[in-house]
Amino acid sequence: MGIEREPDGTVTTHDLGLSIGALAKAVGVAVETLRTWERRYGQPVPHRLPSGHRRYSLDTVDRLRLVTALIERGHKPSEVVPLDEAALARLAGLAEPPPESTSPEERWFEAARTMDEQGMLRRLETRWARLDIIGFLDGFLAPLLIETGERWARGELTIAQEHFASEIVAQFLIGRWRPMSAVQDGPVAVAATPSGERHSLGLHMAALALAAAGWQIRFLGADTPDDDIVAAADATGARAVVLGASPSLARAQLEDTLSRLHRSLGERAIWCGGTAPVERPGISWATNLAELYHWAREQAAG
Ligand code: B12
Repeated sequence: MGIEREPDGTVTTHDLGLSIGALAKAVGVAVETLRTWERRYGQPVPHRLPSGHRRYSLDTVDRLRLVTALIERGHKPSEVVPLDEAALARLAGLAEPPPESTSPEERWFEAARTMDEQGMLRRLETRWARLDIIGFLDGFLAPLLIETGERWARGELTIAQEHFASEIVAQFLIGRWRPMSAVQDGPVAVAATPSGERHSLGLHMAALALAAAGWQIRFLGADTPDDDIVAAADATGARAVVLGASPSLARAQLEDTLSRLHRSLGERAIWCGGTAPVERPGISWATNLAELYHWAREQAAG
């Protein structure tokens, strides 16, 4: 930047600013692109030196960096080059959201009531970004789902709203654990719920804890017969089988399933999770995901 000083030390302002070459370099675009944008969209606006050379303010760099980021995200130059900085920041999602007075949980339920899909995803994203994995799963998401059940039982949420919320949570969790699992070469875990058990969100949470600990997940999902769980563990060379069981699954059936899996799965670790534990030899039961996560990390490292 050409800052010139008079012999007495004062700065002459006529030469302040960036040349077009310096601006192009700072923003990472070609000089010719900047000239084209100015010709087509009237931006960026330089001031001219007496020599006719362009000079740009430093603010222009920040503005054009937003422009190029948005173009990389798929916007056309004609949509973004003419915008001022505030409009660009809004488009880039950098603008501060308006202050909200209610708790994150209440905002989640409000979004569930109005079936505001984006609003619900945003609440999850925000918590996900701020909490560690166990804080998110055990501390935030599980209580939120339990409260969902209570509100449904009190008639404050309809079945449709509860189903809608559960689907959003499932999609969110899958969107986190599947890409992690796909790029890993750690031990394999098969994940399933036993026959008759349709509650699968705890299992998705377990899958996320495992994937975050470096494991690969083979997700069979809800309502899987015992023999098929065993066959999948054999076929994938799984080191562990993880199961989810809610209190609605009949205890006698669950005990039977766990005994059969223990007999058939040999040395493989078997974890079962849920709020109503059943004791069976060879089964590690967890009522939270912290335990599974810490065990899984040790296993993946060893
Ligand atoms: C969403 C939901 C459903 C959805 C499930 C959708 C899905 N894709 O999962 C649907 C609509 C299918 C459903 C159906 C039913 N549901 Co329902 N459901 C719920 C609800 C609201 C949330 C469940 C949930 O995901 N909780 C979140 C989990 C993750 O919480 P959590 O178990 O506390 O999880 C922690 C630990 O248990 C552990 N953990 C959990 N899983 C695992 C796994 C592993 C490997 C490990 C290590 C740890 C672990 O870590 C977690 C985090 O800390 C609950 C309410 C509640 N209180 O949970 C009712 C609830 C479980 N359902 C209930 C009932 C009765 C039913 C139905 C019988 C209703 C009906 N009449 O049709 C059916 C049964 C369907 C079936 N055959 O399985 C009752 C069960 C009560 C009981 N004692 O029997 C509850 C408690 C609601 C209530 N208050 O009455 N349900």
